[in-house]
Amino acid sequence: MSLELARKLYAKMPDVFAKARKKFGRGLTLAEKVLVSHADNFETQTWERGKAMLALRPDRVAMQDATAQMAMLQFMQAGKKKAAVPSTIHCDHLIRAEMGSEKDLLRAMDENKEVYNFLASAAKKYGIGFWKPGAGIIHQVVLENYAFPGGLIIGTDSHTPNGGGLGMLAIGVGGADAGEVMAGLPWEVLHPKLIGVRLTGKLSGWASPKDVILYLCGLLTVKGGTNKIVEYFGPGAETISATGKGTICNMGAELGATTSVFPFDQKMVAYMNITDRADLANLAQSHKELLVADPEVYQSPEKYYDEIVEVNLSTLEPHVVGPHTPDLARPISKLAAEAKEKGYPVELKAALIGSCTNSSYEDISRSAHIARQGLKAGMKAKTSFLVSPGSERIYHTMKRDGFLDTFEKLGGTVLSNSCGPCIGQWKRADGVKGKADSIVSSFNRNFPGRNDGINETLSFLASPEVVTAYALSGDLGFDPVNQKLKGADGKEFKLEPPVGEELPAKGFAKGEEGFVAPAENGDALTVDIPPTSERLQLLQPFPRWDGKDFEKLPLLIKTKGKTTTDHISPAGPWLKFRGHLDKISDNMFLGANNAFASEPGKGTDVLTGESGLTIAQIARRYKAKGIGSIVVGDENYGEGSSREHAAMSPRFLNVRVVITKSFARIHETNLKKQGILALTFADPKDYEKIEQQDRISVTGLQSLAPGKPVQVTIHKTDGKALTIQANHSITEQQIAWFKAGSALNALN
Ligand code: MIC
Ligand code: SF4
Repeated sequence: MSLELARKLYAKMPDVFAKARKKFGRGLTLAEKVLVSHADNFETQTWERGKAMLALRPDRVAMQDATAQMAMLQFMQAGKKKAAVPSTIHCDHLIRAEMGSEKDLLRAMDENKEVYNFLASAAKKYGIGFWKPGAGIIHQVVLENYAFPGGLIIGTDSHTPNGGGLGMLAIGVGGADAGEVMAGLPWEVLHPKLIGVRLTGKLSGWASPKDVILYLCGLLTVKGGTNKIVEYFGPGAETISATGKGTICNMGAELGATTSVFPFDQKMVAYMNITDRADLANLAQSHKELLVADPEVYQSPEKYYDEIVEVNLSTLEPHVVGPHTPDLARPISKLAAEAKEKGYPVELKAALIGSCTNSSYEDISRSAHIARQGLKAGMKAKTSFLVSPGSERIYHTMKRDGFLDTFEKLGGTVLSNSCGPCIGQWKRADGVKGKADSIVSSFNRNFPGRNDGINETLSFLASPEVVTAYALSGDLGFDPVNQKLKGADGKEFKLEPPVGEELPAKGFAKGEEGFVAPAENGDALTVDIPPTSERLQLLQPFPRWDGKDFEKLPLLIKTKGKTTTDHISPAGPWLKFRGHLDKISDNMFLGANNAFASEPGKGTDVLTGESGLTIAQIARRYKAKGIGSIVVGDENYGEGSSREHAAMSPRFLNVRVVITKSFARIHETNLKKQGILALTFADPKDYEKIEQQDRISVTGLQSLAPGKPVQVTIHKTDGKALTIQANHSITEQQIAWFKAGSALNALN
């Protein structure tokens, strides 16, 4: 699988590195090594961090079922016979969690039949590997099978960086990017700046790899990593397991980082060995100097990274983040006081462990150790307690080693190997809309409404072992490090700090792997899309730009505060329409706070004055009249997921321009790919000047050019107009996308 890719890559690395050292006049960091060795053309490429657009050749593409539908529909429009690079599809997001693994899986097979058939048939035809529902969550399956040190993979999911745990640059992208790379084009990304994180000391007691990233989320915030790669190093790095590194890199997505990566080490060797890739481990071992930064980088990191952060693992306390955002962090010992002060409900309703972020053997064995202590004291979970294994291997190993039994004895339910509650595929039995209560999970996101569809729910994130301790106490104010629990006999006892094993001593148990290889030659095969499908719809190209400026567009919505892709294009029940652009567009902005409406997702048709309409209803009315509209957004607009529906629905419903204070990386690219003008206020204070009834013009578009600000005129109802400046990061090539109506149109 990856062995051949790695062999070829390692063979060419020394030569490119020598050229790069010469060109840059210095040694290379690990991230730079991976970037330069994947340049489409090293010689002609300009290398300027934060400025240059890099054209890269990824080794692989991975897609999950909720985003693969659009990725494949777009790829099919390119008219190619076969994916140009090794690619895989993973069925993980569409399985609803309700009754436990077996029943949920059977139901999913039935209710998603059309989508699975479409993806399976397209995969088979176009030479793409297909991982069946139940095989596992994309990032875990990629880590177990495809990730390799020094490689570059793109994935249509924002947590693709999980692969950084095996020393690869693994980057989340929108489906259009994946489609283009599979069509044989290079992949473009802004040359990221570099954050160096130096780890010293060693984790102990309750502190786990999750706490490293929870702490960093608090320190760097959700936009602190935007257009940056986080590169870890230092003596502490070698003490963290490969899967623990995966957790840290995975959740680097919550910093907005392009990706995160760890240097090659013996923990990676151990993980590759136990996942049946000893040959790959040996190969990497014999090229290890290629797979870490040059020695001078580690000697004076401040000369090589744009920013440096130091974390001493020995003194790191377990952390909890939330509610509503992953950067509201504090050590667990401070949470009780804060909950009291801020009025967070302390009675916990659910504790959820696992997911793509945290379901390694280490995570599960440490959690089971906590659960066993509770059982010994005669306790049961005081909350609903759900476990989402990351893959078939994890599931069968957990079962063989008795962990499942332990969790079930505690009252837990083991769900299928899929995203489930993490992406709102969860019917929370006790959830009541409009009522705020608290839940805690070992997932990576906690935006409002994400898990249970209830915007009021306060969702907190912590390590799986801490979440298991919370399941025992049922109390958000509980601090397992310093406080005691009461056993069934009324006696108080203190939990011993979690102890687990990094890797299973008996190796991984295996179930059905769930992999389907593609056809050798798929030319004669057809792709399965029933013409009357409610779930799938072939794409129609978006119209080309008519060459005219945008004059006096109505404001569709001005979002206030956090506007994640979960706000713009909610998941949960809407996931089933991910292959049907028209239908899914009804969810557009349903979770967003409109500056001019009291209820999220609602607004006013400014042409008729009718209020209380959904944003999609308003946009459809404007569209029917042939009118485009404009969206105004706040900071870090489009934070979170890679789902390009958050860009395609607005485009489909005639949004022409999105102006914000700032954008998250993947979403900004997604907007550009779909032919929407993505602008930022030159003066963020201008955001305040936009009022509901304004008509907004964006002019001078014929001379749209990289680096040149655009004029925006705000026409007020009293006839006055004010002109402001907007910036953009549009390149020459992206101007062509805008003109053609989308990147895909520009291809054909
Ligand atoms: C997520 O964690 O938000 C998702 C669901 O995995 C998304 C992808 C999607 O919306 O399909 C992501 O992270 O990109
Ligand atoms: Fe799935 Fe959640 Fe991971 Fe996204 S973050 S891939 S929804 S488990």
